[in-house]
Amino acid sequence: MLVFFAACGPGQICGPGTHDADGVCVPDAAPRDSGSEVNDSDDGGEGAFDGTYEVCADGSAEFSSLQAAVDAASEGAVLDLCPGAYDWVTIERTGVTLKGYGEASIEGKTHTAVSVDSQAVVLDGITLTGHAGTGLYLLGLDCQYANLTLRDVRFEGMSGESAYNGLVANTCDVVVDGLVVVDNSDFGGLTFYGGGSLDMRHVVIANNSGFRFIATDSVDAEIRNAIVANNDFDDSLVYLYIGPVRMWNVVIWGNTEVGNGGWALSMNPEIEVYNSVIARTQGSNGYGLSNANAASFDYNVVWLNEGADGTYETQNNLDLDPKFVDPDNFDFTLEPGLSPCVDAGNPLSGYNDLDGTRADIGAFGGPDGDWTPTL
Ligand SMILES: [Ca+2]
Repeated sequence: MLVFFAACGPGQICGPGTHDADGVCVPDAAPRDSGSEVNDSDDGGEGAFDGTYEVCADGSAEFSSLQAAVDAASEGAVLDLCPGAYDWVTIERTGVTLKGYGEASIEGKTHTAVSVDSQAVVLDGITLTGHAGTGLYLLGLDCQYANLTLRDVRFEGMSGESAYNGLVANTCDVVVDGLVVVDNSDFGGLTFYGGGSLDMRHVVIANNSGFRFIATDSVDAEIRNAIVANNDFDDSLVYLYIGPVRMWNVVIWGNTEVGNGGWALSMNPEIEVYNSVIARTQGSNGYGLSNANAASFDYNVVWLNEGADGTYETQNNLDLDPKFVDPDNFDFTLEPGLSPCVDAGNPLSGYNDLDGTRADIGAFGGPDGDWTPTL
């Protein structure tokens, strides 16, 4: 890594540091960190320089253009993004991490905000926003045949035409830990298809219009500890189609069907859903679930969906108010002593809560139940 510094001269890349009078790069003592709670998932500091490039939209670092920094990055590089808004970027470098500090956002404008093709890419603490789908096929994030990791990523304030999408992953291996999708309009949603895998937890999808989540074409998906609330949708909101897909501890609550009829949750064979809540779907044609050909659906709450709850085998499912503390204010924790969801989840030990007890139904049960949703 020191070889990198030795080659660094005036006007050249200098990582998180500055050039001295002789043009030799002097690295900063520690990675820059705004201390923001919002977009910061600092792992405690990387220690010695590990191939970090600094990008600041205001011109105060080596790079102001995110695309230029990505194109210059060596394999395994980390690009630290100062707070600010950056233009759309295409990533054709492998092992690249984009790490945002403070409010770092990438705006698609007239392009897909982030395109990842056949590479391994990490987005950490980044907001994707602002594409306007004026007749073009535009996405927030387009993943093609790549390995993609999203940590503490937000999709916010996107608008487009309803056929377009926030995220499309075609034959990608995707890991998500911390994703907030809020306040997007005519959005499309999240689409995973063409095989590959999805390992997703700690997700909030709220207050979007035209939203759909779809996993299809044999995507090997595990989805848990998520809240999908207060979105408008048509047809199917969460569509798990051609698995294997396993979903548990997910709350689907208060979404409104605005088209000709649809389901908050649609399932086909090879789908397993446990410890989840499908409730308060709004609209006279807004149904709770479509459970075609008997997916494995058990230990869930299906309650008060306006059109109808939908057909499912009773088994250990409950048709009861889950007794969340304050769902109108996005508090989906369980009311102690009142909620029927406590210890009512799948009794297999792999689903147990962190305290070792049988799984609770809802977004905070199970081994990944320790998280704090934010809007
Ligand atoms: Ca429990």
